[in-house]
Amino acid sequence: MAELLRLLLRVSEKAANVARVCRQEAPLFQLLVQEKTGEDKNKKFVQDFKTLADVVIQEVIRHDVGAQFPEIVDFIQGEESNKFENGLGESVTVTVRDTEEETAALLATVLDGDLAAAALLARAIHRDPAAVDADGPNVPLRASELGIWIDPIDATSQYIEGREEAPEEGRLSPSGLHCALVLIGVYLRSTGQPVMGVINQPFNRKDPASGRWQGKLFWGVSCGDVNACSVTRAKSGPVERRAPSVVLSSSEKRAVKDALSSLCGPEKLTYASGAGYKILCVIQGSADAYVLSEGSTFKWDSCAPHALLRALGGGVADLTESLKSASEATVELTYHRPNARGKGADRWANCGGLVAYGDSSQLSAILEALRGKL
Ligand code: 2IP
Ligand code: CA
Repeated sequence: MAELLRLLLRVSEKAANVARVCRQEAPLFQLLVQEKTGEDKNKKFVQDFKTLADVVIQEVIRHDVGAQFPEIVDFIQGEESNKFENGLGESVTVTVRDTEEETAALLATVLDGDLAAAALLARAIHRDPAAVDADGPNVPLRASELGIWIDPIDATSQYIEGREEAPEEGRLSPSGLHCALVLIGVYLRSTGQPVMGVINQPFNRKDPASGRWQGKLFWGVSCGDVNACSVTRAKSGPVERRAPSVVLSSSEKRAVKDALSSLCGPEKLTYASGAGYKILCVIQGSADAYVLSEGSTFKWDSCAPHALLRALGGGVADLTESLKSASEATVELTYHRPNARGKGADRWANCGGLVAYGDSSQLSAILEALRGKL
């Protein structure tokens, strides 16, 4: 497992490099921000470049993990499908090939022969990232017991919009490039419990001298009695005695906002973009909880940050199921089974909504405040 963690950190760094290159290199940036429609649309080009960037990142992760752990490769799932169709109805499957040249040639076919863009992307895919060091624990799990969820870029809209805000360390900042995250979560195939997570924040800090973005890595392992996390949280006194601070999506329901405002006080309710970023705020302690009443997140959004929260003694509960549960016991999200009634991506939606929490006494207070209000 320590070896798998090192690999996921390295491959997340490669993914973050691809994400940064797409914004930093002019030929790719042009493609990223232009939304061609109607007459302007080139029929030989893939429908939308941002989806291609996402797919490329996902396939880099799948390729590198599959090369070292072939037992996992059929259990790596992600947000995107790697099959593309252009406006002429031609279908291309985007994969990472053995050499940079072969990958560039394949990418050129979906970029309508744009060799410069294809070469830049292929270079980022095949370049070895800087060494990443992590002293992860060794837990006795075999690769054949594990599955992986990938969100190549969470908060895509923030990634495309690209507003550069400089959040203060430890403070939650509602929107901007820093909300975009690469999420890689590992779960147990038998129980669906998340056991390892890597979060890569490609746009954590902009170096004032070079103007280049630097990323930040977060990881966690939680398996049996072994819990380890790269984040250490400051203790701020007995949590059960203070009102929790809660982060929400700006589109959250009025009834939820009102109920939580009564519990926390309006000044302790905040709003931020990105499902992954909101859970990261709870991991880092800039919010005590993230509440979402809709089924608008997916397994790939929550698996990785859920593993970090578990390693810190918290978790991510299914909101609907936990409200139904008569006992004090809450129902944690799991990652191994599709929703029987969902179709397409909705098969993997966290359809009951969720509460990500750092401390279970605050989870109880939040559930109490929401009971009968939804
Ligand atoms: C999205 C993204 C959105 C989030 C939504 C996710 O993933 O994180 O920001 O909505 O739930 O599925 P909100 O910001 O309102 O919480 P993606 O960007 O990968 O589609
Ligand atoms: Ca997402």
